[in-house]
This record gives sequence, structure tokens and C-alpha cells, in this order.
Amino acid sequence: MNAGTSDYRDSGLVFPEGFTFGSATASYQVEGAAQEDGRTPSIWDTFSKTPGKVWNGDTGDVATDHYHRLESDLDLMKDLGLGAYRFSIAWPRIQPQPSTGSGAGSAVNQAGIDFYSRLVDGLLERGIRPVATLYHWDLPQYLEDAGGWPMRATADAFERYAEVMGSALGDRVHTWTTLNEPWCSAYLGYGQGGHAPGRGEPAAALAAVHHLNLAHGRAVQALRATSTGDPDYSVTLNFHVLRGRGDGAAEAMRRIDGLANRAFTGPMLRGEYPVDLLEDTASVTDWSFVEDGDLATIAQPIDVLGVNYYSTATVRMWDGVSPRQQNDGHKASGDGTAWPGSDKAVEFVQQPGPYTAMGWNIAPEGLEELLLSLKAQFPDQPLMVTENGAAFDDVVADNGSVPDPERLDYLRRHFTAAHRAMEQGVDLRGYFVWSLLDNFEWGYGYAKRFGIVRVDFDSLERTVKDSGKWYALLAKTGVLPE
Ligand code: IFM
Repeated sequence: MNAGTSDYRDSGLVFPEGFTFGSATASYQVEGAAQEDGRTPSIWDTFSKTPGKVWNGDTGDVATDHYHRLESDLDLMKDLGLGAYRFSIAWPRIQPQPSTGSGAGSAVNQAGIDFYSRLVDGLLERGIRPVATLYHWDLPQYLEDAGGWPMRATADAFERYAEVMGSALGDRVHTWTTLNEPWCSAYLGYGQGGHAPGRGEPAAALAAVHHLNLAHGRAVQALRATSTGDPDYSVTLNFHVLRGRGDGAAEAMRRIDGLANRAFTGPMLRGEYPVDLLEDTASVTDWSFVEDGDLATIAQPIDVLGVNYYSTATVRMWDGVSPRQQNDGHKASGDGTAWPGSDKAVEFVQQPGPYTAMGWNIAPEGLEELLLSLKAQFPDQPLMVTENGAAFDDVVADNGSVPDPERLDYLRRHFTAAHRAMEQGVDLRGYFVWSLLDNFEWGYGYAKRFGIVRVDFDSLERTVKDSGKWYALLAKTGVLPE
């Protein structure tokens, strides 16, 4: 027992009865079977097959082959003692073709529904709660061809998709999550261009922000109307925990907090866009895509707010002369910016280490700080850590085991941070480790491994890493292991 050390390396901490220990994945990152059972391309199929967009030309065509290994992956989750599994649904498996224009929306692909129905049933049979995300970035390509998230019609289509999923699985899903990290979808997809669909259009990125927010609100309404069970409703945001440097540090932090965090929490949890965000972006857009009634639609009550946290970011006002630093943790691509309206004002400076294999700094205190800050801002909103984890370059030992002490240490320190926040009154309901499996890490392909279970991408064989064994002990006992 080593409670209370300043480096967050505690053990013996007891998590409350009912605390959810889970793990997470996402459809395009693990499923494979990209052309099977009626699925059509998503923007990530198109993007990953565009030369130069993803390291090594990797694609999600096979990924971890989870689609075909469903039963054994479910058994693996049970062996790990998971209380919940957070997965996402591939929209192009459910509605593979554009609407015929009849007004009824796209035809539903029963094979797609059947796959997720088998997944949900398999989880329930094993005593694992299904936490289903509707959108983890795999937009049907036909919707992007019609303009994508900058278009209001995409939010309309999302509402119809949510109705389909609520009707199909709303009797059994424990928690519905509308969107995963809309920040990435909007700013990396349409502003910076390092994510699909790879567009570098700052005004389109802000329109995408709004239509993703609108899609969230519409989807909560649609899921509520169609789910016959008693699911919880949520959304997952990737919060930016900021540090400031130099003169004007507070201004730099305010600007980035507005774009990264409050652009989503404002409408979703307060029913308004922050005035300073509208001012900061006035040279990029007039926000005329926000229509009467949208904000009320977006601000649907949710049962739990999903929090993804990996590291902090350090910003300062750019002097306009020195080479502008862009260490915001996201693989740059082209001339686009993830920070419309502030790209000429703020720079992201290199942070102190240590770092993970992504180059992200390890800062467990940032998680404690984030959870406390969310409690201060939204006192009645229960929270769930829906992603936390680390990529490291794992080495397989001669005996076939995968010792990954750095990942284990990372997890220990972040669980300690979460526990400390709970001791200070944060209503944290659970924690999902990213990720269950090594998988397709977007622009980095298969080069970055986040799994607590190793996947050999030749044989597709799974091996539980030491961090996975450690996590299984935590999940089964509720006590932070030695
Ligand atoms: O792999 C991603 C995931 O899809 C979304 N959140 C961050 C993870 C690590 O980059």
C-alpha cells in the first residue's frame, strides 16, 4: 500500500461498489470485413486508400478481424472481467445506400443490425454491459459526397439512423453514446485535414461543429423515442486540458478552451454557444447555420458525460514572427488548421515529458484536474471516463508474453488520479481503458499500439499483455493492484 504519493503511483485504493470497469474499441479500428454483408465505404475507407494519408498505406479492411472473431473476443472480455464494453456501430453497415428520396431515409441492412444484435446479446450473456456509440468517425461515403458534416442534411440523416438503432437495440443497450469526440470529426476532418475526409476548410469545420452538436441532440431525442428498455444517454468529448505560457497565457488558453471544449459543452450542457467563441471565429464564419430552435434541441439532458483524456496541451500567444509551433498532439497534414480563428494567434509548444509512443506527455494530474473542473462547471452531471490509455512499442518476450510496464504504470497513475478526484466529490461512474485490442490507429495505421491485448497483425492472434492481466485484477476486485 502506497497511498498518497505525489507521482500518482498508488495501490490498494478501493473503488466503490458498482463502479464500472470497461474497455473500448471503435468499429473501423477493429472490425475489418469492410466489404462484407452489405457494408459500403465510409470516409475512412476512402481516406485510408488515398496515397500518403495513412502511414504505410494501412487500411481498416481487415483491422483486428473482430467481425469474424466476435465470439472469441467476447470470451476474452469475460476472461478480463470487464463490467462493460464500449463499442461503436458502423453507420455504413446499417444504412449502406443513400436515401431514395422518399423521405423515409435509407434502407436498413438487416445483416448489419444482426451483427450488432449478436454482439449485444453476447455481452449480456456474459454479464457485460453494452455501451454503444452511434458515431466514431465512419461516416458513409455517400453522405460525404453530398457535403458531409458541414451540411445540415447530415444531421437529418443521423437522426434517422438513430431511430433505426434505437428500434433495433434500444431494448438491450445499457448506455447510448451519440458521438465520439466530435472535436476530431469537425476540426481534424474538415479543418486540419489529417483525418477523413481530409478537408482543410476552416469555415466548414465550424459548420461541422454545429451540425455534429445538432446531430447529438436529435439523436438523443430519437433514441429516447424508440428505445423500449431503460438505457442511459451520453456523449463522449475529448477534453483539452491546457497549460499556458508567456504573456497572454490566459488569452491563449481561453481561445483554445473555447474551440476545443466549450464549443461542445456550451450548446450540449448549457444550450448556448460561448460569446467569446463566436467573436474569436467571426472572421471565419457568421454562424448563420445555427437556426432557431437548434440550441434547445442540442441541450438534451444526458445521464452521463463521457470524458476522454490522454495528455495535456501547452499554448501561448504567437508573436507572429518566429516559426509557429504546432505541438498539439495531432499528426499535421497539409496547410489546414484545427484551430479556426486562432491559428494565427496561438501556438502549441512542446510539453515536458515523459512521453508515450504518440509523443503525448504523460500527465495524470491533468485527469484529476479535468474531472474536478467538470464538477465545478456542471455540478449535477455524472461523469464516465470513456477513454484513457497509452501507446507504447511493445516487445514480445521469448516465452510469448508481452511485458508492458510503461502502459501498466500509465494506467495505474491515471486510475489513481481518477480515484483522487472521486475522493474530492466527483461523481465518476466508471472508466473505460483504450483500448481492448491493438488496432487501426487512424493516420498512424497499425504502427501505434494502444491495446491491453496484443494483436499480431499477421496471424491476428491475441495475447493479453501484462497491463491486461493487471487490469483484469482491478476489474475483478475493485482494488488498485500492487
Ligand atoms: O484511437 C483513438 C480513438 O479512436 C479516439 N480517441 C483517441 C484514441 C487514441 O488516439
